Amino acid sequence: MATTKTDPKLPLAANGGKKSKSYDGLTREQLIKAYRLMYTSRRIDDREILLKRQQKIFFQMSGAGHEAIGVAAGLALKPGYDWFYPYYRDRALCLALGVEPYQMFLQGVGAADDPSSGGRQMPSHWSYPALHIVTQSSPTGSQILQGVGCADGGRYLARHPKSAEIPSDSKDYRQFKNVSFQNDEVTYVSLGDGTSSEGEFWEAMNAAALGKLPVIFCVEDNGYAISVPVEVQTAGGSISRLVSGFPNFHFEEVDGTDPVASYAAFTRAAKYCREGHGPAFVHAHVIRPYSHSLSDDERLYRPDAERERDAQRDPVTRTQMFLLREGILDDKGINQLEKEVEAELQAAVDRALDALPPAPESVMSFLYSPDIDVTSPMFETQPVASEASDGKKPAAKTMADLINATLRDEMKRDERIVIFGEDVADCSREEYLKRKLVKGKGGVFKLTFGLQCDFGNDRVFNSPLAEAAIVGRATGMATRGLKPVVEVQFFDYIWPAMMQLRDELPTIRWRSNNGFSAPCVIRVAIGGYLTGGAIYHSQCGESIFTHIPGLRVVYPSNALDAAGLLRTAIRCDDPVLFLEHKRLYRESYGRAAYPGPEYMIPFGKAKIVHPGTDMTVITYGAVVPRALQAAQKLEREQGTKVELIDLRTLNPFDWETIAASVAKTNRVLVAYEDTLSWGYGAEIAARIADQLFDQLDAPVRRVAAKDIFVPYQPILEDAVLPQPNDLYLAMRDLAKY
Ligand SMILES: Cc1ncc(C[n+]2csc(CCOP(=O)(O)OP(=O)(O)O)c2C)c(N)n1
Ligand SMILES: [Mg+2]
Repeated sequence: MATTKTDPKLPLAANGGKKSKSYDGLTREQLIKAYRLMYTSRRIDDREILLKRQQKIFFQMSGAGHEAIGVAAGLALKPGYDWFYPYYRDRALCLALGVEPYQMFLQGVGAADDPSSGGRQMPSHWSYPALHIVTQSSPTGSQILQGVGCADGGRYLARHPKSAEIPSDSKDYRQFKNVSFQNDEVTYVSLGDGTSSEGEFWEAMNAAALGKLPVIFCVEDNGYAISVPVEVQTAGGSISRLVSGFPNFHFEEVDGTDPVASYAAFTRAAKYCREGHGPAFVHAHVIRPYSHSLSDDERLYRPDAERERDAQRDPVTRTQMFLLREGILDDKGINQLEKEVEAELQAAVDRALDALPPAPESVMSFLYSPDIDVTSPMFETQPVASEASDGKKPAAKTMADLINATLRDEMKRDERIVIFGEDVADCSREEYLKRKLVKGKGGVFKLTFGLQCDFGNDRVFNSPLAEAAIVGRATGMATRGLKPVVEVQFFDYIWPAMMQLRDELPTIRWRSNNGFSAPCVIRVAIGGYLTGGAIYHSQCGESIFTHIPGLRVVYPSNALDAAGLLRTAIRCDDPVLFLEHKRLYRESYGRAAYPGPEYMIPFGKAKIVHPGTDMTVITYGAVVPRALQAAQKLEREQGTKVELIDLRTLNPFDWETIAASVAKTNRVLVAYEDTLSWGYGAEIAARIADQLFDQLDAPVRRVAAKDIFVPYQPILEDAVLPQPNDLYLAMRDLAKY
């Protein structure tokens, strides 16, 4: 661990004019380049502000005051080699990495040709695949864990170079995921001082320190988060002081308005990371001369004197003065440079204002992979019965067994798969396994049992207890081309990851206009009927996730479907939330022999569990066996033939099968385990009422949980969750209508 503090004063003109002089590794030419980039950055902001006032663009975020640290980082790191997770003030960084001013103006006007997002995202939300600038969102700090995952991914690829290859017979996501890595690559991730208050920042710092990952965290501290000053934001007022206890880090605290000192800090930080010692933390003190954004007027909370003090440190004027003092450029040279920049920007603005907007119908493209259709027949294969050595039928296995077997076979087939989460490893203290002192755990439900032993702890490992970190890191790794299959231990604890699951993972492909994608699988144990699970181990809530465009949601009801759907989830090119019902893990209902290493089921294809002509019952998950029991009873008692449909996947869902069944039966019951109101079945019921109204002989009915939490005492739990008898009564009632 090392800490370096640099003098906030700019270097003095000790021997100005000496052509060979180097400034902490920067040549005179590089300093002129740095000034040109800084000046360009500032003038783009000024031009954008003008364009916004003229209503020619729709939003503006400035990078003013952050130019020196950005340019320094851009010169110290390598575009297209290192990886970048910048934030909205990093205009100068992006320019230094090679983004053109014209491309920035295209963002402002929201042009079809805007390379960042094709008009989908605000300006200053950078995304340039060739430069490795990874698509940025707006939530403060949600990029940080992904940056850590990106570094994780790079290191994994360096250790498993064969995994980067695309097998010639590959018919999965790998065909469309070109992977590149460098053995000494670095991931840059930046944030503001206010953002360091976000929990995800601390999860990311912990993960990077634990893994000694080559990540440079850059906190661009301008003293404010909109109107909130740093001493109210950060205990003690210094983020450097708070993070100083993290092990394995190299620390820098620098005047981020000084390009020379900032470059030196970044060079040291990058060297430390490239040499594999661990992550680095650069705390850059910068200024924010233009208020937070155009919607903010800082004069409301900052007196003139304070603002004037900041202005003394303006990086653009200070660098200009420095060049003059050092004799690197004279007045004429500065004037000429500035004129050239103005002319370049004028031409760029003119071109951008002429650029075409995107076509309205293009808005739906790239929500999902344009290359692999999860509903297609390529995912339709037949089960292959394994040979039983003694000639007997192969044993029927539980859902837990088949998920475990599927994970094992897929890991054998695809070295890009990594598994992590809480308790998923067999034993983190590997020597206990090697010395055969312990058998290993492999998940609280044992679904990943034996996988670490088979594939090593590079590929199967325990994460810290931090759900946002599990999903955020998986997203970063998947962006690099790996296939993380991670576990969230209980659905009830998925919420810390909600920012990642709602605002990040499912949006990456769409918001970058197919520039980036992050196909990965999030396995989650869900549901009740546990007798004793209570409120925090039994909840459902799938409709919250089916409400998110861009996220596939799968919910199998039996062992065979779980195996086939999990394989599709792994091989497809979209992010998948794979919901596994805890009660079904070891149920005797729905056991099956392992269907072989190629068995897949396409998404969006329901299964008719029980054919019938009198009524359609649409359900999924643990309600399937309960509804089947009820339907069989009804048929026994009064001959009513229920057609029972198991949806199997909730996004996409199989409308065709529903519509064909309703056309035949004219009566529908939608049943689900989640709370009744606003639940998944509400959407199905609404759509049937809307599109199949003419075919109905009765109202669309629903059976679901009461609008309350799942309680502990089994008598209470039974009262809340839909029971076979509730389903039976609803079916009987509907048959009579
Ligand atoms: C999660 C989240 N909360 C709130 C906001 C609204 N917001 C945007 S920027 C910002 C302040 C950020 O301050 P800081 O991290 O210091 O960065 P700076 O803008 O000062 O560079 C806030 C509160 C947001 N975008 N995301
Ligand atoms: Mg700030």
